[in-house]
Amino acid sequence: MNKRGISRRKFLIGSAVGGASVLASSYLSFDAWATTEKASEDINVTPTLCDGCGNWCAIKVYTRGGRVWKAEGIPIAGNNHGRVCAKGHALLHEVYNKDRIKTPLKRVGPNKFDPISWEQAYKEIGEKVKAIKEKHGPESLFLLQYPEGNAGLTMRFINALGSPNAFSHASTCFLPRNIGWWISTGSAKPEHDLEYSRFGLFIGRNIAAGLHLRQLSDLSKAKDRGARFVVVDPRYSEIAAFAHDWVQITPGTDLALILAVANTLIKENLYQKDYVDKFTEGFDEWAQQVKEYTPEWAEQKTGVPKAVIVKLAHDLADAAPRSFVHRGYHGAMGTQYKNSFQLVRAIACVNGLLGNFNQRGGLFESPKVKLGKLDPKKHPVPPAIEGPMVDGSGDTDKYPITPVGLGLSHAIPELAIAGKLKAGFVYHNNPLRTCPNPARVIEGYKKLDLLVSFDYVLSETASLSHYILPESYYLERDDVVHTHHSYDSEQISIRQPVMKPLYDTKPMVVILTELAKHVGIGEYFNFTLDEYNEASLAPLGVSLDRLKKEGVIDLGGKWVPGEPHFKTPSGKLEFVSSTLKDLNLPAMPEWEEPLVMPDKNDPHSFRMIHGKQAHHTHARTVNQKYLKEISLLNDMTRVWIHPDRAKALGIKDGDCMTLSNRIGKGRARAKVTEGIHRDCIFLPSGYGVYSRNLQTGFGLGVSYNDFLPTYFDPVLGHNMSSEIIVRVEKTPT
Ligand SMILES: Nc1nc2c(c(=O)[nH]1)N[C@H]1C(S)=C(S)[C@@H](COP(=O)(O)OP(=O)(O)OC[C@H]3O[C@@H](n4cnc5c(=O)[nH]c(N)nc54)[C@H](O)[C@@H]3O)O[C@H]1N2
Ligand SMILES: Nc1nc2c(c(=O)[nH]1)N[C@H]1C(S)=C(S)[C@@H](COP(=O)(O)OP(=O)(O)OC[C@H]3O[C@@H](n4cnc5c(=O)[nH]c(N)nc54)[C@H](O)[C@@H]3O)O[C@H]1N2
Ligand code: SF4
Ligand SMILES: [Mo]
Repeated sequence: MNKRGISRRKFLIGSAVGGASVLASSYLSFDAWATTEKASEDINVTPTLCDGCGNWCAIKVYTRGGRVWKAEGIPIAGNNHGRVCAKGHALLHEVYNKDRIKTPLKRVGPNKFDPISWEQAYKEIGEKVKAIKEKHGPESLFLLQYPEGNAGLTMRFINALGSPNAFSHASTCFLPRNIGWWISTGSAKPEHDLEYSRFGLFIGRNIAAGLHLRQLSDLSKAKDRGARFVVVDPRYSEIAAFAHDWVQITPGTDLALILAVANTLIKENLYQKDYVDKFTEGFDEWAQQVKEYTPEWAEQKTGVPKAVIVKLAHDLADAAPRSFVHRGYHGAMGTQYKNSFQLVRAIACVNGLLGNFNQRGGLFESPKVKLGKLDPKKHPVPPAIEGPMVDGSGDTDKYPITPVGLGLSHAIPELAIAGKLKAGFVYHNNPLRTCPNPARVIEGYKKLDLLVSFDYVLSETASLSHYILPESYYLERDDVVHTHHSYDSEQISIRQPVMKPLYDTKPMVVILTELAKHVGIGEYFNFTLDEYNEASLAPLGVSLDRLKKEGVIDLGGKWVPGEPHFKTPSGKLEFVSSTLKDLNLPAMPEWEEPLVMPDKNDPHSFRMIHGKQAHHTHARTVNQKYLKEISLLNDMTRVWIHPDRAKALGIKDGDCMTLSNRIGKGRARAKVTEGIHRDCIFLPSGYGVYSRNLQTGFGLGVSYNDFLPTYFDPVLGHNMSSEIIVRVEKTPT
């Protein structure tokens, strides 16, 4: 029986008389199949958290006879509300992937690895770290991680070693988005009350492929209730297909569009005046500045007709405060263009004009759960290290508003080449594939005296590491208590094993504890994971047993609409930022050109843009056979090109194209479609695995990083990943 109490069999009979009933009588119902086929085997259900992407959806995983079987979403979980995506299902099977690392490995030659014992690995790494620290100082050590889950513990580890150099994926993902919102509103990542919105504008955000399951379901509910949405994208994306209108824009020019929206809202007196008077700072000054950004001017920059821009402003104003410009993530507002930071600032300010912060249908800050801490008397806390980091993050002379602890991961190779970094730990991250300019990245990482990877397969980075320590797969391990589900309500959740580890692998906390002893910081890891988790839960009055039983617990606190509280220096939304002014940076959002533009006179010259597909995460899921199969069956590795441009180059749908620039060269088949702007090609970002140790995914497709120079945005230092110009030609046959 399913949740509604209808068996699959009854449904078939009831829904299509005749053929279906014949079919139904010859097939078992799904539920009957589930219990009959291996009836003797135990079925166990364990709540845990998916590790397929940064959403950490809460799921219940079923095992049968100890084998992983299927997953269901947990309905109350704030991030997914009971939903699971294709990756969430398929990645269950990765636990059985033949490429998994089964023991600690030591690299003994190019792509040659010896299995070693954990004890040997800890001992040798310990000795090397101590020697490097002694010789080059603790600042020569770094950690690079995808900072979710066990980040508290890994940060403790690197800080205890005395290094401020904790890097994340920020500089290749979200940096301008977070800093732009934080400077403008004091909240780095506001959430959306999508369900109750009435009109929304998505600028380079594709929640239907760069998935957010909760937002997608809320958007669908809002649509059912009559809300309207418009998507601005050079490409006809999945969310554009779902929305009411698609505005095709010249890539890299969204800033002009949004400044012209601001111009219209102000010129036509359509902004929320009371709200602006009460809760914002610097309106008059910015209003003066945006006068020059007329819709006519923006039409020239963006290729979007001025009437469309004015209409967007009107639609936003008509529905305000239940309207929004989405806060973005990676596309357009993330680490894409030289003007992405200005774009985020401008978008935050336009939301200010709409008066939507902390309002129904607008934006809000998630309620924060305050977890407890280990008793410092029993468990010494490593001295805090404030930075700056070796890459200049937090350095007033270099990247003053790029926070310590996020860092610029794509600077690591440069810093290694310069001799400033000597040894690194890479956790749940794969810079050799996900950072720009792989040849340079490899050159840099090769310079390190010691590279230790924590991974479950031999990724590109793990394959180059001196030691690879296999973390147990997420279905086999415990992690720290999580507050990630607090979307609009205070929630805690936990990852726990649904099965015993298949191989000689360990949870990260165990690896860190043992490593800590061997590198001389054992006193900071004198606790078990359960003790750590119990201390986290202590102030909440929730037992660890209960959390493990339920998987997600809603603590009751809810976001409530009301007056906004901005955590900026002025306590208001800052059109004019005193922080930026003090640093001699543009204090108000203003127009800035993208770094590069394709050559209009050269039929071969294109910008390369890129984006997610719903069934892949970054570059790591193409090694999963079912997900790869989806790509192959639907011919999804193709690169999008406009029919007019393709024709001029003699390229037909399905033809092989050669893409090249000074950084790299590669081949891809063409998807000829009007769904892509004339000025650019679109490359799906999930492909290009070049580690031969990932046997399923190896060699399929290309990656945008193969064409991306090593850039550092002048203000924040991010990688400006769409500032790519490539030459496109038909591959000679
Ligand atoms: N399936 C899946 N879901 C994911 C992830 C994943 O890897 N796979 N990763 C998660 C993570 S870490 C992230 S950062 C998010 C990313 O989520 P998004 O930011 O939504 O993802 P992207 O696909 O990078 O970019 C979104 C859109 O920006 C468009 N775009 C490119 N250039 C421009 C431009 O100049 N202007 C405009 N207006 N649009 C432009 C692209 O065509 C694309 O449709 O997704 C998260 N969810
Ligand atoms: N080519 C390409 N580059 C990208 C992107 C892209 O889409 N394509 N997206 C950009 C964005 S938005 C982001 S957020 C960054 C992400 O950058 P990364 O975090 O480097 O990206 P992933 O490909 O998710 O790499 C994660 C690594 O973790 C490993 N891993 C998976 N599960 C586990 C586990 O349970 N334990 C451990 N220890 N390791 C595990 C994987 O094998 C893989 O090596 O990349 C950026 N760069
Ligand atoms: S969106 Fe999909 S892959 Fe990401 S955590 Fe949720 S179920 Fe897993
Ligand atoms: Mo990301």
